[in-house]
Amino acid sequence: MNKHRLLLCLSFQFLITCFTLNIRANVFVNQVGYPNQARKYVFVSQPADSFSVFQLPGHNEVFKNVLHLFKNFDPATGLTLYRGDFSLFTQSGLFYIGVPGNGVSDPFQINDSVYFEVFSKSLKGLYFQRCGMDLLGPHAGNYYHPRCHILDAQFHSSTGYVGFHFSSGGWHDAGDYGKYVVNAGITLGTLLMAYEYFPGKFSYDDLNIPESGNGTPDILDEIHYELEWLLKMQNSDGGVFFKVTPEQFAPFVMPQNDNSVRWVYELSSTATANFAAVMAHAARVYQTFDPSFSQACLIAAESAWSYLTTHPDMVPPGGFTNPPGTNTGAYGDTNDKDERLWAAAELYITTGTPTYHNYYQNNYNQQGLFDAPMWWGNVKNLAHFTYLFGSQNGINTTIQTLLNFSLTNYCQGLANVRNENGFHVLLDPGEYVWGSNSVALNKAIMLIFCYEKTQNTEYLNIALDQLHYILGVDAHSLSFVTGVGTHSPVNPHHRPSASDFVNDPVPGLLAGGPNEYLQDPVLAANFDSTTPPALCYIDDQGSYASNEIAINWNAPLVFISGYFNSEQSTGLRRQNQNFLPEGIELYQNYPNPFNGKTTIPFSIPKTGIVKLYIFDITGKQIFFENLGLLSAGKSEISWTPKNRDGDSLASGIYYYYLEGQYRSPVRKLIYLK
Ligand SMILES: [Ca+2]
Ligand SMILES: [Ca+2]
Ligand SMILES: [Ca+2]
Repeated sequence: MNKHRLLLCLSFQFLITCFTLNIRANVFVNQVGYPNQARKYVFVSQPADSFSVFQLPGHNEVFKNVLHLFKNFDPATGLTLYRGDFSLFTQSGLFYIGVPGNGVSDPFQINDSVYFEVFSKSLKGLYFQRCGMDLLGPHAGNYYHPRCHILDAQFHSSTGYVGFHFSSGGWHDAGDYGKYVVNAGITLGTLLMAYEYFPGKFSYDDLNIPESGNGTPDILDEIHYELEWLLKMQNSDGGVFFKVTPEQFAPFVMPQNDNSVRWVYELSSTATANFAAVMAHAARVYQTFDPSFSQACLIAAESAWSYLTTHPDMVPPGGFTNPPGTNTGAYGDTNDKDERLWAAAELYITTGTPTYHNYYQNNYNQQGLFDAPMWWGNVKNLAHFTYLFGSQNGINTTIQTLLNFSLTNYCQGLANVRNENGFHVLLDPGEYVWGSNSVALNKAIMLIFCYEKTQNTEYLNIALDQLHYILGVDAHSLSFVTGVGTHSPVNPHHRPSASDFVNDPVPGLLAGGPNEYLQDPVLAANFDSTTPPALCYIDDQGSYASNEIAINWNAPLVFISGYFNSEQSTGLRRQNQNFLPEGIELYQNYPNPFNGKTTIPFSIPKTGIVKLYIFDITGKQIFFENLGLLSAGKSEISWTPKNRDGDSLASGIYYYYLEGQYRSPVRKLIYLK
């Protein structure tokens, strides 16, 4: 990695300063890259007028464009940001961006399977979390280790049971070695949605896990490993135990060397309802691959539901809390209505049984429809997605319409504020919470579902912006995914990475990200309330509140990177030429070809300021005009070819587009003198 940086540095000797750290602080790109037809922006934090795209190897300039002031003091970062657009550059290859006076960006790829690496690594990241089995060299490479935690686990006295409860297997939850049902719930729900709705994108059977090549998509094999553990967490009365952990977090040792005594904790209604939802969902998804497993999941789900109906109030009262002497994760949640709603929705869509349908219909609006991203403490969105996209006898199409309206309304709200934040990230100050990276990615999932309903590509563009943020278009110029991109976390709060004697951390794991609430001692020692929210991140093993990894953060990364990985089966292909933002209808100029002047007709959806941009075939902007405030509806502008200085132009092909609230598609005009 450093070698590469040195190369770029040497090639830019014409710049007065050679740049080390401040290179990457100034020019922000997705360090992985961009699909060919995607909207592409570079952000720059120092004043500059233009930027250029250079190809590697060779360092040839292949595209040039202007930079505009985009954000004068971005509140989340404290930065003033300039933005440049290279959407028109669609050539495949390896590139970097140079900005006079600012240095160069990290290198990035442009191609249509550019996200395969982050998708496959992030799914494989879950494999590396596997507990209770040998991680062998052929799959684990340098990160191999023998099986761990094979003695899971003893009943904690707070359960009222004594003795051993067989609960080996599953994934370690995060940087610790605990296993928590509630967090497994949203993780599995997210991954099951990815496969159920987009099987064509998630059907790889060659991701180098032990089950690769067995004819079942590897994502389903990986999910299966966690489901097998989850099934063991169910009690004979249908209730589900909350977690398996020691009383205190284990020391930073390899998992096979963790000799902590591990306990099974109390039955819980949030755990039971999460379990019922996931098992009912799995029963649908595994039906074709493994009918008997599917049947076992359904029986377990219905048994869990039966426990919930005999325990209509929170179990334990007020929600699970750690008993005295235990300090591992509590996943505190005082409301299990959303988990119950999710269970009902999945059971209904899987079985069609009126009991479950009635529960959903009677309760679907108790906590509102779509008004926030999902997280482990509130999973109502997962209930709503299943109902919205499900089909079943008797499904209430009025509710589906309401859900569709609510989702569109919420996502339009996100679209309206896309330009409010410096890097197009959907995190306002205040939202840089513990695990903020997953907040952005879960919003991206909502946008993808909204796109699937509306076919409005702007939602897709904004969803992809969130992946750009995760992979380098952020104030830290960091890919937050270990082992992905040129600069990524090297000291995650992750016990195996800290104790395996391998320099590089276990790859494919998403760090939690900036946390403005400074909820660990390292954050508190390095930042304070005057630090801009997005800067409250540190690549330090001790910063569990900003640099831990977790299965429920990896799951939306698997979803988003997998969705955008496969161009063949995404909206990128279906909408190919329309991938650039919608909103403004731009029509062909007339006459065309022309001599003298031409007229460009267009239509805008609502009143607003509209600007005209014209480029030559090298991508150089040669004309710009602010058309001012225009009323909604059809308009046209007449254009006489001239450049920004008023000089006439050469004959040839030019491109034009309009920018209002969103950008129009690009059209081509031909000028013949
Ligand atoms: Ca497989
Ligand atoms: Ca809840
Ligand atoms: Ca290590």
